[in-house]
Amino acid sequence: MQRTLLIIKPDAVKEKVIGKIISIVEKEFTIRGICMKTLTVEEARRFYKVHEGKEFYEGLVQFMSSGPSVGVLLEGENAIHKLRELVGSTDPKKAKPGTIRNMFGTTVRYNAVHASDSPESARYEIPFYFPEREA
Ligand code: 3AN
Repeated sequence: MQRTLLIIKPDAVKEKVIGKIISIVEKEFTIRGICMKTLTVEEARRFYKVHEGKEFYEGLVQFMSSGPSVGVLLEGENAIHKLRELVGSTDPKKAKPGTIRNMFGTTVRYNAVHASDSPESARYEIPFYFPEREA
């Protein structure tokens, strides 16, 4: 069994599609936790530190700390890869029909959700929303 983190980003929370997104992932995974929080600017910087220095980094940090987001801790067989498939391409316009970003994303920045891309990323990312859990 593998754990991974889905984040329903501030754009999707504003659009009021939290429930729709959760009901999609709930069919495929076991939900182990749900936590709504507004990341501080400092947390958003640390969360996306691999992108530090890229031209989109500051805008991404501002966006991710602009309002509430929802961390969803998911568990399942091969969960990291399966969730990435279900989330779709970074650019919603390129994301396949049936993927979450195709349905709810609008632009590369406002792409509705984040999903951990490796076991290392999941271990790093889960504590931002679930500090008391063992990743
Ligand atoms: P993914 O979330 O699909 O793994 P990454 O890790 O390449 O994508 O990028 C992290 C986040 O940074 C994306 N989810 C997106 O919100 C943002 N991002 C990536 N590339 C751009 C870009 N060219 N312009 C604006 N935002 C971007």
